[in-house]
Amino acid sequence: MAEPSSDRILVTGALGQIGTDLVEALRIRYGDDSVIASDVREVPGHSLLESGPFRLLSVVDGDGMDSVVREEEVGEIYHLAAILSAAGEKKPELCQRVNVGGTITVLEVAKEHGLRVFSPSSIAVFGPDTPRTAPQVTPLNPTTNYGRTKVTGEVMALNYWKQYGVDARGIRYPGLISWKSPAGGGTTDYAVEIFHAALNEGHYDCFVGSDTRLPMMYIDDAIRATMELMDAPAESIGTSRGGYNVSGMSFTAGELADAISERLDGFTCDFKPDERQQYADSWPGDIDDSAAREDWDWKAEYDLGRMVDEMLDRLSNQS
Ligand code: NAD
Ligand code: AKB
Repeated sequence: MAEPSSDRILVTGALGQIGTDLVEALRIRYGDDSVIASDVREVPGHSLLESGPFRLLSVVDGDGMDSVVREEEVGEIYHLAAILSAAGEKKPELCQRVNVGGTITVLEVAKEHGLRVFSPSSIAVFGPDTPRTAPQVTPLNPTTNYGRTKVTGEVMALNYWKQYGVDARGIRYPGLISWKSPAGGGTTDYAVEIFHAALNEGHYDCFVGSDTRLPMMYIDDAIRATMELMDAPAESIGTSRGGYNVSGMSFTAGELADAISERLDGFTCDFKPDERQQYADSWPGDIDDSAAREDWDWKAEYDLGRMVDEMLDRLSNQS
């Protein structure tokens, strides 16, 4: 395997929910020119298009990715491009092609050029047989197309490390809550949408029931977890490398609505479950993250109250 040609970083799916925050954090740390944002689409006016290099790139285009890696002298890929759970149930073939095919593209290019890879997994790898607090090691029997692609992604990351020495690492992100970018077609999107609706309309129709409990995380914790995992020395990363459990907070949709009502006079929320309820019901309510704590000292900083305060404050002051 070749040595990485440089330390420049390529981020796939960069204009989505996580990429919007992660590219900014990476550019602050490594310099604007060192972080190449890429996506299959351009979003006019997106801040990342102004702040540093951007390449239009589909992750299913292996030759295109190889060219970008060579031309831009990339040493590390943060692979965020994916089709999320709700969108993946509507378009299962696309979900398989982008999530599995795209991860193969990234791992193959990494093998060829000696790159390090961050490739996130999800709590969607769990299924109805998972204990309500999901252990790190447990049978993975997801019922969604998306969840199955994430299990495959974890297995591939582990195999490329074992067979080819590719340093690929991942996190099973919980539902992520952020204010800079909308959530992108997932089941946990309600935990982001509710803030926009609360501030703009004073009311939200929530698409899961009030007693639906899921693991969630504020974006600042998620970005810090990502960077801490990638900073950790290789020898401290164990066999959970394809998808470390990380715990942030756990709350029901009703508890989230109550926390917003306590801070926003007159806010109301109705619960009108749709097809996304069954995806949520197939996932655990909480996460055991002892492996991440032991291997790379993970610890979340945001609980429900702090996250709600921050979201309302940030969105109220957004220009
Ligand atoms: P998102 O949907 O907001 O963004 C994904 C981006 O990928 C989009 O900008 C989209 O244009 C791009 N994309 C789609 N097809 C592509 C292709 N063929 N080539 C290149 N780009 C393509 O997703 P996100 O929330 O930012 O998620 C990023 C990663 O984190 C995904 O792997 C997702 O499974 C994982 N994850 C996210 C969450 C969450 O709550 N946001 C939770 C668990 C795991
Ligand atoms: C989704 O709901 O699909 C994502 C995830 C938990 O992976 N937010």
